[in-house]
Amino acid sequence: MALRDILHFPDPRLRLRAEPVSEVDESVRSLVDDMFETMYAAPGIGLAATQINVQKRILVADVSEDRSAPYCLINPEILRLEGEEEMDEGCLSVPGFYETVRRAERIRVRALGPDGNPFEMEADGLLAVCIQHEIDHLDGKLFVDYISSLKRNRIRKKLEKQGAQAAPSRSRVAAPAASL
Ligand code: QAP
Ligand code: CO
Repeated sequence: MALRDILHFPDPRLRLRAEPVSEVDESVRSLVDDMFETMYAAPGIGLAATQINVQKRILVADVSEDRSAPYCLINPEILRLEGEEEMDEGCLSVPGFYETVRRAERIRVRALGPDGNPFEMEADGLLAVCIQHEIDHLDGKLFVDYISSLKRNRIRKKLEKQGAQAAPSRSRVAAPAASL
């Protein structure tokens, strides 16, 4: 098990379309373990492989309070969307920002489980929203795509500023010490 780094908006790798998993083998199960570990550590309620820079159609979710309802969906397909609902959404790839998004209220999904066996499930409320949000990631889509470009650009600029500070700060501190 290992914690993986999470990509942050506007990283262009979040725009890649994930490829279907052709075989659910040990390497896929190991990836799924890492995804659960990374999601729970964040902490978050959902994570798509795209967010950890793996272009495979895999998502994990657990919207319970006590981490008692883990879901792993491989090659998820939405079979039915019903109703409408507005919910405040966040995203581990857009840290610190929350916006209201309208999505279907209930869904029926088909997927493969981590055992490789196909299953179908229905979801409503937060789980339904979370699964739709994570499937969007697998298609290179983010919740900020549903808000105004004004708001999205504001979020982009703030996160770009944070990213520009966070990454090079170590080398900025380390470089003078090394050159002494
Ligand atoms: C997707 O998102 C979701 O900004 C999962 O600073 C979220 O787990 C679907 C998180 C809400 C439906 C409703 C976000 C953690 C976690 C942050 C997450 C943050 C720390 C987001
Ligand atoms: Co997200």
